[in-house]
Amino acid sequence: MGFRKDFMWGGATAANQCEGGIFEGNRGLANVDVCPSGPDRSAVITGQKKMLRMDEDHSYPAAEAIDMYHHFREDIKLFGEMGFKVYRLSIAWTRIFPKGDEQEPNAEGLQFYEEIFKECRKYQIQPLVTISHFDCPVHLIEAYGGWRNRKLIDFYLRLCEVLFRHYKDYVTYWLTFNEINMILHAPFMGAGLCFEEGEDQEKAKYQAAHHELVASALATKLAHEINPENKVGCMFAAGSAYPYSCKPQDVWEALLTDQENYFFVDVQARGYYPSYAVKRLEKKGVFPQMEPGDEKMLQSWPVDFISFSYYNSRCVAAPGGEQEEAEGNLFRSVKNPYLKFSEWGWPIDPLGLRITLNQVYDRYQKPLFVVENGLGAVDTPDENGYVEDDYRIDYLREHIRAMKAAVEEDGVDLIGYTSWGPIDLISASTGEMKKRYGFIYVDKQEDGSGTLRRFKKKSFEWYKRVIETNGEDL
Ligand code: BGP
Repeated sequence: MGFRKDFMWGGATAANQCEGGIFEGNRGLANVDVCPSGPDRSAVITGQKKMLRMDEDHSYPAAEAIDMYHHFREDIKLFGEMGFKVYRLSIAWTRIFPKGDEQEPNAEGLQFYEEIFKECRKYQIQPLVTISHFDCPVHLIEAYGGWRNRKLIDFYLRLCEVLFRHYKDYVTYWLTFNEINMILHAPFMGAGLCFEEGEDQEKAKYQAAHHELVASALATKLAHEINPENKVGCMFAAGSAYPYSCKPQDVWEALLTDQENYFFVDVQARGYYPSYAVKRLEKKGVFPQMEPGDEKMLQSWPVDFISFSYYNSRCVAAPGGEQEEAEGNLFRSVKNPYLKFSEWGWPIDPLGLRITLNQVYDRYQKPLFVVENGLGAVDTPDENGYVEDDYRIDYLREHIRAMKAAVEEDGVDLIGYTSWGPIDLISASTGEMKKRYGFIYVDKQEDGSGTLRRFKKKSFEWYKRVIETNGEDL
């Protein structure tokens, strides 16, 4: 009973939120580098404001982040100390191909990740690599228009091929795109889209989505050809939509929300556009242009497993209601009166994770991997840098309990869990540093000051014990 013996416990990060060093190692500039902190961020990440250069009027949190570029040995050692079995990280595309459309990869970038994988091996940590975590070279946006252009498929596959070949001895678990459904909510981060005046934005988003879906299938094919041991997963931002009430219109609205979300996984896991999507996209005139062979490709190369992030459930009401809006991972929803909320207004709903696990497993019957989950909170260290983060422990404990119930009582096939940001890093939605998720505190402050020193929080020892006991001692 309990979690399987080889359950993969660990933590997850993304290159742009922790590495920094964006001008080092011949790295090129990426979309995520030019997302400023402050009031313009939201307009930039949603593609409503075009800012493809760094300027002096803004600050760019990805530039230094927590400087993992120079601290990775120390950080991975700490992950090893916690007993991580797996470390989910992403590759910065522009370290490997600085502009994105070169023929030859950048040796320094390849070397950097090889060092990381070697370091992981020292502690028997298996890497789980996200090939693109909200990551697109600025040059591919300026010269090609980002993922709305089909040429991006070739550039992405060139990246994949280099990674699959070069890291064949180190990596077998891959994710093609982080939170692929985020294209619909943060299209600049998800697909490098900056919208033109008067452009049909829905159309551009679904065209970009189609290109990423085809690229994902082709990457799965390539991964298996290069190494039959490879396992490729999709990754989406999950969180079931609850109807605000049992009023059929609310229930209908919740169903629509879930379908919009599952659309991506339906294609990646089942291998075809679901009928609801075909009808609705056609009706809105935004059905993407496909090429002969695309459907065959999607059908032939479904993913091996399904991964997702889970922070919260969503609550949905029919349009025109008076309900209060809720925050939460860039999705619009209304406030669920039965839940508590984080300091950033995100609902806290551990049972929702069990519900989501059941729904996803019922729908696809493939192994599942929770690759992000956690509580973003303000931490206040004492004079020794120690944080008593019982609130974080409580959040994680309840979510792990919910996973356990899904495994033990519902028979869900769950292969691993990587909590988000095991070491503090910058926030994707807000660019803030003060929103922390880690077991490890980083002395980097909101104004950019700080020694960058690392300190273990109370949750560090707690998570270590969780892993040691395979989730029995919570
Ligand atoms: C997901 C992203 C992550 C991460 C997380 C937490 O959407 O995949 O990159 O940042 O959300 O969100 P935030 O950083 O906005 O708190």
